[in-house]
Amino acid sequence: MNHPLTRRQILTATAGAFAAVPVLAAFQPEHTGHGAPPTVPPAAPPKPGPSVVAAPVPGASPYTPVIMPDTPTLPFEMDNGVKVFRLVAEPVQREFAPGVVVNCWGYNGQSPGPMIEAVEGDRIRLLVTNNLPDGIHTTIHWHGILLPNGMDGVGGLTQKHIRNGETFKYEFTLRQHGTYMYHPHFDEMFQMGLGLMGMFVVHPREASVRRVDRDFAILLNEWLVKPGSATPDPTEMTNFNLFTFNGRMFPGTSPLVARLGEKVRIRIGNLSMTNAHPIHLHGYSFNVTGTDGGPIRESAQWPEVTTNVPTGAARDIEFIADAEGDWAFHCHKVHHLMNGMGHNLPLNLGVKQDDLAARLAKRIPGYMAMPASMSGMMEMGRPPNTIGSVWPGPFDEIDAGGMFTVVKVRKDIATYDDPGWYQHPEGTVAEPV
Ligand SMILES: [Cu+2]
Repeated sequence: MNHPLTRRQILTATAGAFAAVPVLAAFQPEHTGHGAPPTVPPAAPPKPGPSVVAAPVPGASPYTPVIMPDTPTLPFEMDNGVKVFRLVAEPVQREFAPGVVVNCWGYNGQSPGPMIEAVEGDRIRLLVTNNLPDGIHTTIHWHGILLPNGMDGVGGLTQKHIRNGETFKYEFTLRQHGTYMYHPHFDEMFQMGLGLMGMFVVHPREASVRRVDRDFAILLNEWLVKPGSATPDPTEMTNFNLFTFNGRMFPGTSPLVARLGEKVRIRIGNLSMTNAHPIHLHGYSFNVTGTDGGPIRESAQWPEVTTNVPTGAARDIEFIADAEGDWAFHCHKVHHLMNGMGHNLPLNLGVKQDDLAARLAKRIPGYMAMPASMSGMMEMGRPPNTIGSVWPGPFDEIDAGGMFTVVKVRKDIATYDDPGWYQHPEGTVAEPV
């Protein structure tokens, strides 16, 4: 296959030997079968979230449990009618995708932290412990939740900082239902830039309200992890290179699986540093049914195929999964569909390069030619802890990374397990004529 060269195959090569000739780092075989990329040895085993989530047991819960792919739901204990949740802020390692392990800060061992799930009317107590490095203070703000002012978690303004080793108690009654988030409200740039954040879903008290058959949650984040390194740079304002759904990037993102005919909701939260993310679903027209301000009444809902989710906001989308298939679901900023996107590279589109390598090699010792095709290439010189953005698909290579996953709609399935690639009925696939 003659694969056209695109910017998504281009890694910024600011690290090590690539600094002198950045364009050299661009050309990597990106098939999983060509050997795993080198990784930075982690200090502790990575803690990826579960990739397969058990299906909810019918009748076991008054609401349809929300599935946050690759992320656990936070367990709670009951104490005299109060649901007690525990969150520990701490350094964690998150496997963004196979071969990419990032030093983050998170809650309870991962970034994003576990999803908090509760019901309107619940009295909840959230015990938050600061196990961050020495000298780092924190708080948690419950984004979008209506609560007493002193529970709002703004460091210095509504509470003292949570110092190292301290546990603070937040306690309030949930007066609303919808899609919310949690994150520090002290030292935000640093702490959110390193991954301290999570989703917070509140179900209606009456289970028939806004009921769906499958309910998913995805938290968006963006990072600058310089090629060859493993720690995000939280001082970056605009130039991010990794983009995650629930702390995972394609092909590490789990699919969203639904049975044909089911009503599906996807709750999308964005706590990225800077960017809005226009999230696009193929194959369906969906309704935007809620924000972190609350549900949108039916007469005011609007149809979309892409919904822009600003930073500091959440959007609920709903659709009837009435079309079988493997439907792409992704951010429509195409730079966010790459793993290790690089910027500030010379544009060489259309440049005649036939004899360029030979000419450059005379002046730059060790210069290697850039190939015209991705096929059959050797793995060469990818910086450690990075991967490419081209993966084996059922027909041909899938050119995607970052904020990309697949909504898989099938007949006759009962679980959330990945059913594999869609088997298209004969004569329904585009083909050469
Ligand atoms: Cu995006």
